[in-house]
Amino acid sequence: MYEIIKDSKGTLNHGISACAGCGMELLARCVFDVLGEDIIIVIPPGCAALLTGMGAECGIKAAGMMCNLENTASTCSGIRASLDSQGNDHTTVVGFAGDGGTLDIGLQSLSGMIERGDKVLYICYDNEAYMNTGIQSSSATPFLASTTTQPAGKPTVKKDLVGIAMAHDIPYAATASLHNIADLKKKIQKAKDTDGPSLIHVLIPCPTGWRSDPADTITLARAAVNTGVWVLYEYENGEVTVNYKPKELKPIEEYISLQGRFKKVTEEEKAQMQKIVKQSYERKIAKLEK
Ligand SMILES: Cc1ncc(C[n+]2csc(CCOP(=O)(O)OP(=O)(O)O)c2C)c(N)n1
Ligand code: SF4
Ligand SMILES: [Mg+2]
Repeated sequence: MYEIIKDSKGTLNHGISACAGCGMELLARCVFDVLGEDIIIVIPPGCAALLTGMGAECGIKAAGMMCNLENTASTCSGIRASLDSQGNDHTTVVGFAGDGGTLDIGLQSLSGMIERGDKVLYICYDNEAYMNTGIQSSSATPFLASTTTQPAGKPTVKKDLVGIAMAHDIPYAATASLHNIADLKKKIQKAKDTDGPSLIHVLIPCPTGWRSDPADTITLARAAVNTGVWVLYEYENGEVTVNYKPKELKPIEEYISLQGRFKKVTEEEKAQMQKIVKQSYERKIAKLEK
C-alpha cells in the first residue's frame, strides 16, 4: 500500500519528481488549491503521472486513479455516473491530462463526455509535445518547433482545443496561462461550479521539452499572451469573453528566442511565423467577438 506524506501542506506534497521550473506542477498545485480534497482525480500516462509520487510514498492527498492515455474523459464519466448513483453531488471529478492524451489520442473520449453532458472538470495541461516519452510532436506542437520526431520543425500549426469544445456547445470552456494565477484559479472555480462538462486548456512552458531556462517559465507564459501566440478567453453558456488583449502585440522574437526548440528557425521562417501568429490572432479575436 502507498503511504501518504501527511505533514506536507496542501493536497499535493512537496518533493515530487517533476523537472525544475515545470509549469505542469505549478498548474497542479493551483488546481488542488481551488478544488481541495473532495475530488477524484483521473490522470493518464504522461508527466502528470509523476505527481502520484515515487516508491512507497503517494504525492496526492486525494482519491484518484491512473487511466489509459486514450480514455481520461470516459473514465471520468464512469466515476461521475457511479457517484451520481450513490447520490453524491459534492465530489468533483477532474481529469488532468496532457496535450497528447487530449488533443490526439483522447479526443474521441473527450468529445463523448461533452456530448453526453457529464459533469466532469477536464483540464488539459498543454506542454505542446509528448514530453514524458521523449519530446515527440503532438497536434498541439506549434509551427516550426523542433521535436525528436520532427527535428527540422513541425510543418503544421496547432489544433484549437477550446474551438472544438465550443463546437459541442460545452457549458464552460476557457484558456488560461500560468502568468495570471488569479485568472486561472477563477476559471477553475467556475469550471467546478458548472452543472455539466467543463474544460480548461492551459499553455504549459516545459523547460525540458522547450529547451528553456527553468527560471523563464512564467516569463514564457506571459510572452505567449503578449505576442498573441496564446489568447485568453472563456466560453460560458454560449457567450464568449476575451479576458485580455495586449494593446499592441509584441514581436514573436520575445517568445521564441528563449526556447531552444526554435533555435534552427531561419530569419525567413521567423518572418513567416510572425505573419501566421498575427493573422491567426486577428482572425481568432474577430471570430470570438463577432
Ligand atoms: C496507447 C498508448 N500509446 C502510447 C503510450 C506511451 N506514452 C505514455 S506517456 C506518453 C506521452 C503523453 O503525452 P502528453 O499527453 O502530451 O503528456 P506529457 O507526457 O507531455 O505530460 C506516451 C506516448 C501509452 N501509455 N499508451
Ligand atoms: S518534461 Fe516538461 S512537463 Fe514533464 S516534468 Fe519535465 S518540465 Fe514538467
Ligand atoms: Mg504533452
